[in-house]
Amino acid sequence: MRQVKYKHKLKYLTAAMLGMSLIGCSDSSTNNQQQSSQVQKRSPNAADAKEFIEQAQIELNKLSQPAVQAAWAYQTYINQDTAAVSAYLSEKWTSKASELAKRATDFNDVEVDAQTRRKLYLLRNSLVLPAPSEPVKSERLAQISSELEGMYGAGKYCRTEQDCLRLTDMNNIMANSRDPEVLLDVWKGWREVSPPMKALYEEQVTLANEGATELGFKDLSELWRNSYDMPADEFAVELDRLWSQLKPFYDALHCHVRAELGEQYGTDIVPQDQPIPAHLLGNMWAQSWGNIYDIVKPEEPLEVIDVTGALAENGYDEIKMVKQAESFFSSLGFAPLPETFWERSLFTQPADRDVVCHASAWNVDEQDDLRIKMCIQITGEEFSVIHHELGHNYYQRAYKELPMLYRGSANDGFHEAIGDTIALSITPKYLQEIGLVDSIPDESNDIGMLLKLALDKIAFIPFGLLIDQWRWKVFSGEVAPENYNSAWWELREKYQGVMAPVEREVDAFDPGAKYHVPANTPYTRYFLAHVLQFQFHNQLCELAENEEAIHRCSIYGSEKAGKALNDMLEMGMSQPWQKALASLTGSEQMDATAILDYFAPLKQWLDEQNASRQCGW
Ligand code: X8Z
Ligand code: ZN
Repeated sequence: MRQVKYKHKLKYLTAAMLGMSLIGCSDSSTNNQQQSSQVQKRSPNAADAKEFIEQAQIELNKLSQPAVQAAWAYQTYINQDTAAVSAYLSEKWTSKASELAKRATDFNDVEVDAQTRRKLYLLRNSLVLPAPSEPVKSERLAQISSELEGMYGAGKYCRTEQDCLRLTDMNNIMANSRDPEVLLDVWKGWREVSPPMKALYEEQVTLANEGATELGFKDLSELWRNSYDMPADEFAVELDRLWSQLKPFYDALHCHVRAELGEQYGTDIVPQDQPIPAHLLGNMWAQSWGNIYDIVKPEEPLEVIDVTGALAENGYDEIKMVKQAESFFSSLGFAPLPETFWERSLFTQPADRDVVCHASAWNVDEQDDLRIKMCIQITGEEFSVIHHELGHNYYQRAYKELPMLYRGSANDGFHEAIGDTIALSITPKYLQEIGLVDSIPDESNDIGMLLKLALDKIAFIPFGLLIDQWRWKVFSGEVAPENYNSAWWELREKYQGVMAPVEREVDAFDPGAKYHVPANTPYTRYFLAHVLQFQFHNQLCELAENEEAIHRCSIYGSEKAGKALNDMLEMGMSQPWQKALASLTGSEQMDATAILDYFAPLKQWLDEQNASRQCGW
């Protein structure tokens, strides 16, 4: 086990951070009126806008690094002091960024060059939780945010005073236990962490909504949907379009899985005309189901590689897993990770303190101080997550030379899609090439492999959609605090066909038991990523001159594919995402055809299995 050191910076999504002081522009409209009676104030012009952006970026740079460093310290060592310092520095940054975002609107009617216009747009949309201008409120918002993240990170379920489980332990039980009572106990146990979050969350929503309205948005929901180079409401329609492409496939998978779970646990536990109870799907949140492959696999014996077993047999530890993932990127022509990555990352869960185990990738100085923070388990699932995280790091490094406001992914789904795209290339052929397995199962086994992957990728899709459907309703006030939990389960049932396994208590706040809610990380990005990664994979496989079925394609070793990928990464946010997408794939549209085509043979198989079943819920 490796001792981890820490000492630097922030999360991958830093393009959204600014700070800055300003020049030139007026502070507020009331000031304007006072001043206009004394000095005739000239209206801002294009040169003012450019100067404003330049200064903004300088200020942002100044404030963001200490905030990121403190956030790293906090998340890798949760205690009252790191919480306080992190909240303090994050508030400094957020309040400045909010102020600048507001000032950006002073240039709405000024004719400026395209680059300046884009930077003004990015500046205005950059915050996930904009702060109200009143300092007391801004400070409170920062405190709440830090506290919620800490509550999640330090969360435990104690069956007795001596017998406490951490989330990592509980995740392992959810993946491996086949005892419905144990699963239910752990499922309920983890959800005891979140009722105390509810009042704080409610307060956070009120404060951030105030910040959003100060920026000229209806509410925080509109701000969150406004960062996709199209009007906020059109983006919601885009999501509906993609979901309608994917729903028939999801329904077929759901039907098969429910039937097999009924066989495993009995139809009194898994009624065949209702949503699936959420504790039986091999994952704490029922978000990806690959861990129950053994329950739902085809009857005929198919050979499907067990990556978890192969890692164990070959003596892989956490570091070796990361090194192996790095070497995939190297084979595409990416430069190795810096020495500091190995010195400063957190790879294993420390025994002596609380940390935020949820995996993340950081670029602490926005240059070369790349790190991941992850409590790695030695499993195939986590091997993929490592590739996911490194995808963030390579993206961060690719756009580091761009002006600060362009340092980010084309849209947030792109950031989430890169490492996953690479992980799609962890095929049997690749595993054989790196010596993890001896032989490759022939094509007659492919349905097994496709089913295993679909349990992760297709099953995830409605989950990826519904988290923000819930949040948007919460932010807009459509869902009031007394309905937070019931609205959550309505969406879980509607989109996923998954239900709470037991009646929820009145104070339950189940959304809080999912990391991204207390951590305030938008979630639609993962839905988009699940669509995009298959579009990317298609194109990269073509460049790699793949001649096999697309699910057997690995781009390992293709510098040509690597170069095309890197070219897109280097664009950062400098252009609308549609242009970045087209630069790689030739198309400006996100489109689920690629993922549907990838799994097409499985759809046929599922339809055969379901022929005499009553599907739906
Ligand atoms: O949060 C993550 C990554 C870090 S950005 C590990 N993911 C989502 C989740 O765990 O809920 C990746 C897939 C979905
Ligand atoms: Zn990610």
